[in-house]
Amino acid sequence: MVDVSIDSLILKLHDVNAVKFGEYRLKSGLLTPIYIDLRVLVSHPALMNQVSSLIYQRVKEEKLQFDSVCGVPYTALPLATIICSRHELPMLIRRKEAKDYGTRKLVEGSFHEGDTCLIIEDTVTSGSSILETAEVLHKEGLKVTDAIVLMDRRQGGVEMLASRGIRLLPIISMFKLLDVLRAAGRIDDQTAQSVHKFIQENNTFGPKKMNGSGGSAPKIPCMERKRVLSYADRAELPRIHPLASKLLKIVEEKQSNLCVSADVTSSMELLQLAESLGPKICMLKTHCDILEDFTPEFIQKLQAVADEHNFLIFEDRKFADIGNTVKQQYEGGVFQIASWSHIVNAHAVPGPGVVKGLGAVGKPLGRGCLLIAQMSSQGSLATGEYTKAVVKMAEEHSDFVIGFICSSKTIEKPEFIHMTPGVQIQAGGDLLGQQYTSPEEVIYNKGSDVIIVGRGILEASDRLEAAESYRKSGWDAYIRRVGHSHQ
Ligand code: S5P
Repeated sequence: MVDVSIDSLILKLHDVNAVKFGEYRLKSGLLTPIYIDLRVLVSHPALMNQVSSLIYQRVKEEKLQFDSVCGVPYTALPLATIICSRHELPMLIRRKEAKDYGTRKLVEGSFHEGDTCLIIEDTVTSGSSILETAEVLHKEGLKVTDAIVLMDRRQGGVEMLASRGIRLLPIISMFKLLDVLRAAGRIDDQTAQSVHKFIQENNTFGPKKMNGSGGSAPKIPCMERKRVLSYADRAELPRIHPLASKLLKIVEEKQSNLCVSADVTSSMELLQLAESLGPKICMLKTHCDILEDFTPEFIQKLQAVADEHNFLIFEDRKFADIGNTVKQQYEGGVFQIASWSHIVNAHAVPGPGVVKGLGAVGKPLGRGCLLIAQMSSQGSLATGEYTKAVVKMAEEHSDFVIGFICSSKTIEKPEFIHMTPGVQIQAGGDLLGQQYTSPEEVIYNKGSDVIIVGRGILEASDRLEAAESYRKSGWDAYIRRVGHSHQ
């Protein structure tokens, strides 16, 4: 329901030229292939109303608590006015310059010290306009904890504001915008790809890129103290494995660090799961040997769904034999895993031969491997010195090993991906030793990158709704982690 109206809004924004494609020069001098100018909205009252309704709907969905609303001048001012008038909410106006007579106030309206003010904005690139408004409000003794933006260009604004204690809630992301316009035939694949590339190469939050295309944001002083890199920054690291980079880009783009463990026994059910949960996940994990009806045709269909919804496939085969045997198990047999699974995993128990054997098959195909450094099950022997030895083995084979299955971050090298199973929002476990930790704990406290969730989603009465709630918990926890590391 919400998505439908967002799709139609995107098309209308394109109709009225609020979104333009071509070559435009930004204030910073940088050339951009997409230009978003929502100032034209005021000439389209029906659109103004639709946008205001969507913003207010978000306020309700998130159950936001605040005492007043402030629109960032100027484009968001009329939007804030409509929302406040319709719903009888107190509004504040931030002046751009203090008037030179009378009270010299920078904020107009009545408020008390300690009040919370919700900020509304039309477009965010770096987040600096919201930050400026928040700082003016802070000086007057107001608190700002949340901001809602109609259009997030996905260039680091969410992360930058999180680092300043402000949660940014976007209604439309740049990637959603591109998807809808492309599906409607408004732009071609090439245009969509060039905008994708521009966005990914011009993240304004984090280390500046060597090629000088580091973005247009004013420098945020605390950036220098950065400890946790964003997914987007890690994707660009010089020594990162291409598959790890691809995964991190997907995570960033879909705002999802959720891998669903599709532990079902029918290929039809697995395909249905992949199709319906595809938009919510960065990866789908399979156990192909529990399927009762595995066929090569099923695999072709699964690959098509993975392409359509842009997620990676991870066959959780847990290889654990001598090099020569795992090589054959990976490449041949009924399953021919290497031909379709982007990622596989292995136990380090046999020694480095297991990685070499798998690598002989997987490396030429561009595949990647995760080593099992820790396990979620009770009494697991993969702890302490064993875990350390696994990490060392990964470092020595980083041309094929892209990361770990683990319960918490095992190494401070941002090129490696940490993926954690045994995740449920409810605490507990099962009768066979599985132990669960929450997405928040795994991503925020344990420093992992991806949550792997099976029954938490599979056993829910509404799997799509459950997947969305895991996606959101995992992503919010990441935003908090990136944010706190900058304070
Ligand atoms: O330590 C581990 C490693 C893995 S890959 N613990 C796990 O549970 N797994 C896998 O994650 C397990 O094989 C299953 O497919 C999934 C967890 O499923 P859930 O239903 O308990 O979420």
